[in-house]
Amino acid sequence: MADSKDNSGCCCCCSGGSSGNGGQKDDDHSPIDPPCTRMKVNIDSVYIKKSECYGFWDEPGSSAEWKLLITVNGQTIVWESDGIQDNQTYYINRDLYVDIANNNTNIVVQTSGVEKDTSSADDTLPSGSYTHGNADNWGIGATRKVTASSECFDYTVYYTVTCLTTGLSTIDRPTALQATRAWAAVAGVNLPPSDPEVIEFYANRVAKRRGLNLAHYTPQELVFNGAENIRTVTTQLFPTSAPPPTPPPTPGPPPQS
Ligand SMILES: [Ca+2]
Ligand SMILES: [Ca+2]
Repeated sequence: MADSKDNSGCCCCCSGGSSGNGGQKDDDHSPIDPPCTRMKVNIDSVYIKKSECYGFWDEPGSSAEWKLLITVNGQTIVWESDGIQDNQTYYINRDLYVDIANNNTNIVVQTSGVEKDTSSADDTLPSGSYTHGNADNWGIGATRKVTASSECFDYTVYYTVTCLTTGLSTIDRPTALQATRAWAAVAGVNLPPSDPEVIEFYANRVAKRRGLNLAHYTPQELVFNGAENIRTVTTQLFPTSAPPPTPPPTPGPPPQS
């Protein structure tokens, strides 16, 4: 059981002008936090399509002896099994844990290994690799895979990435207001008139549906807690390429009696 780091009440208080570590600043002044700070990578299984080249001059028999290494950010699982045959799935079900320090931290899944032989040197299994990061939300959710093949070997390792500890992400308040109003105009949704009500709509009706909870806000910005980045979600839900909003119809004068 891995120890879980609670992030309640913690966090990242890089106040303002930190020491510029060379990275480009995003479009706002807020700390750029990854939406998930600790991931679990479950190595689910390996499908072995081709386990060896069998024959008189090759591997004797019809099964092979595999030693597969699956490395995630420097941590390695060693999976060994004899009697490996073609077109079979073998379950691994082992977990590795990755801390995501910032939005530039990647999850790198690498595979390699050997097919063991006794009368000659081991055969090298082909190696594979896949990198997840901010661009694909670190691969959270769907089943992912790394495939590798060579003349005598062909395999696919399946794994899933889940978020264990959500993080904070920030959007500036005018952007949230503008995006929501622009969307509502296009979608024909009547928003409440005041800014605080629009923000409440944005937080409770939109962000919450994506598992993002408003942690706190200031007159300048809104800070959400969840496994996705609020700016990415906003861009997806309120694309900037939407046609310009049409002004809402002005209500007519009250009927006179
Ligand atoms: Ca062999
Ligand atoms: Ca062998």
